Amino acid sequence: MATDPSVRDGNGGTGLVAGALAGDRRALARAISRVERDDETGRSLLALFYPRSGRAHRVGITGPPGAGKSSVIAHLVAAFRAEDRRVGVICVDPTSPFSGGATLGDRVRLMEFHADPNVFVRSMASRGHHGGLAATTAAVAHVLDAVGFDPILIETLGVGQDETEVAGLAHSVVVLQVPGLGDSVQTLKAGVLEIADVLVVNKADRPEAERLFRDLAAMLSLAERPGTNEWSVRLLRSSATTGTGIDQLVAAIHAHRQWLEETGAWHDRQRHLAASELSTLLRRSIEERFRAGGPADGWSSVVDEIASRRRSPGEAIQGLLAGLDERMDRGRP
Ligand SMILES: Nc1nc2c(ncn2[C@@H]2O[C@H](COP(=O)(O)OP(=O)(O)OP(=O)(O)O)[C@@H](O)[C@H]2O)c(=O)[nH]1
Ligand SMILES: [Mg+2]
Repeated sequence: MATDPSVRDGNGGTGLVAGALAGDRRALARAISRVERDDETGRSLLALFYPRSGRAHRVGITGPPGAGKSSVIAHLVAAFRAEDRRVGVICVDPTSPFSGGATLGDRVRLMEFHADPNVFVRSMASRGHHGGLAATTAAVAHVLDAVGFDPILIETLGVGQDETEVAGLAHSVVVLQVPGLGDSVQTLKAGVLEIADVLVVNKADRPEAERLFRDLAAMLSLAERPGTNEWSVRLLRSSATTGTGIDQLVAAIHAHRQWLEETGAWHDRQRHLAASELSTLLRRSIEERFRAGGPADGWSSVVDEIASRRRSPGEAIQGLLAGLDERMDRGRP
């Protein structure tokens, strides 16, 4: 893919790249759809965008269902727009029973930016991602980055595995917590504190918020790592209904980016993001190779062997890899 995208047009959608780079929103939206589909055209398009990406600050916003992630993001978008930044937003529309109906909520909340050419919001369904949501999210982020959106705010589901996955997707991670989810700190799942760069008690307008804030403060002081070069996790309060605390959140996000850049940690995070993307994609392509390479029932017969305890998963994988090596050897000239 060495051809300059600006001179390509038409076939296979590569003209979309030139259009998107020139600020054509419809071209951008269509290019993103192709990239999300992750077929051959999508991958070619992404390869054209990719060399132009790498500048945007990706900020992940995570937290339990209904914590106010989308509401906070709407405030953040307004704040970054006031700084004249072009803001990209990627949100995952949960299709889980926990938060059905959020789709409409997100749309309504972010509707006010619909006419602003410097805001681009992409909602993705959480189901049906060939190769995983994280891979699709990263791909869309590269496109938005390439066309000049910075920062890119990524709302991720705070449930299940996805909770810490955001650390492989964002330079800065904002974790929202809310009062009223039972015994406050108990609900803070393992791993969440480790990934948080900024910890926010949202719905601070609620009476129980202060107790949660104090508990989290105590927890953070216990976890405080020594060392001058370390980032110390910021703990803040916000209320997305009143807009209180949003300024401090914006300041914390800026401060974290500045810290990343001044300490060289930006470079480390870029490598970390690249490594997690590589790992996700590699896992997926190896699996695809196995599924495509053998007899049609090859995959399910291996699953049967494992399920019926005839082979351990480890042995089965060794067998599959040996088969792959053989095929690669045969394929050599
Ligand atoms: N009282 C109060 N309500 C809030 C606050 N922030 C959000 N909400 C309300 O909480 C509900 C959920 O807000 P969302 O912004 O959709 O939360 P979310 O985390 O994006 O939700 P999911 O994407 O479904 O996980 C909405 O009814 C909001 O109006 C807040 O600071 N205070
Ligand atoms: Mg939401």
